[in-house]
Amino acid sequence: MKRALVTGITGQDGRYLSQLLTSKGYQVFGLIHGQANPKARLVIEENFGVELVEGDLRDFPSLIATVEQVQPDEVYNLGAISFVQLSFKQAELTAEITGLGVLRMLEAVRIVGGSERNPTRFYQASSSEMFGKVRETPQTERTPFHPRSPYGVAKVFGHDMTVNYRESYGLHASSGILFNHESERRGLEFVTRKITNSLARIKLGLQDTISLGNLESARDWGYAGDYVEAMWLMLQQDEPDDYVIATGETHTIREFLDVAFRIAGYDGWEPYVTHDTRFNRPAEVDLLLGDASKAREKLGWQPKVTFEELVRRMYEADLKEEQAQFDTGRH
Ligand code: F7E
Repeated sequence: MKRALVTGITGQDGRYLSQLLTSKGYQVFGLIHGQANPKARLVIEENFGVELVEGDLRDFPSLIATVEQVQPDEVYNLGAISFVQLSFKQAELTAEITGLGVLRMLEAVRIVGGSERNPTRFYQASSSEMFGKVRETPQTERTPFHPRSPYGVAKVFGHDMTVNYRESYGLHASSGILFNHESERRGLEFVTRKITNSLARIKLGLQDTISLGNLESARDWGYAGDYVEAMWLMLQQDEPDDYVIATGETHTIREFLDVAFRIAGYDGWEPYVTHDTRFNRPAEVDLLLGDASKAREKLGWQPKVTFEELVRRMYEADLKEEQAQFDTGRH
């Protein structure tokens, strides 16, 4: 039985990845930080066969102890402060966890990770936010980075460290440059889920409007369930490498609103959307569009869920959930 250690197990991707790895017969261990972490309960309730291990990406000795205890074949480093807007307010903490956390995890894997014959493989969750003020469109593995937020800067550090550990120590360390990926498990702070959840509440008469920031930015949005497969595929290759994971389609927030409101049976969204400058960012990433040709050719990976299906899926899940809460009288 293969053993996998996943940091960021309570996040959207951690949950999909645990499900995928368990279905493939892995024993999955999830790193959980903090005392009485409320999200830990969620992972246990979902019961993807995950065993929780206490540790923190800020605490190097705990990572050494975790790798020693778990003896993983594969480490998936998904743990991070991942909300770009928050990273502007807590830049140092973001650098600490999203940036330095990668170095600590790499070092723990280098020092105690597996035997010479079976060394631990490492996956780093890199991000399209590293491209930021993009130098070319579409973006590929060769596009230079120009991050626009403390989050993006920290991810560049983690990415470069992963490449450096691969080149310096021969670690089987791969980095997935994942473009935005969403699902019904996405946090409510991200724009897609904020829209589908608010829309469901508007539909049920529980809310009047949605307050949003910049509607002009464009993102290459895929489905998280498809993207975790790419992570796994990267670690099954003989050679470690970096891969862009994207759909090759980009849409503005306006277009997301168009599709979501149409699916919900509205003629237009304008009467329901207000602008709030608090959701604007000090520096914005205007347009992301990924070229995942390398992943398609080398990993045989391609996205399955289309943009329209993604929006529908998220809206319908939110409608069901909000309706169920409404019916049980919690509103
Ligand atoms: O923003 C605009 C906002 O927060 C998308 C993370 O997973 O993907 C994600 O980062 C766009 C931005 O995601 C609101 O200004 C407008 O242009 O959903 P988001 P993100 O910043 O693209 C990358 C790949 C990651 O790696 C990150 O971890 O939407 N926007 N109005 C808004 N965004 C939010 N959150 N809320 C608004 O009200």
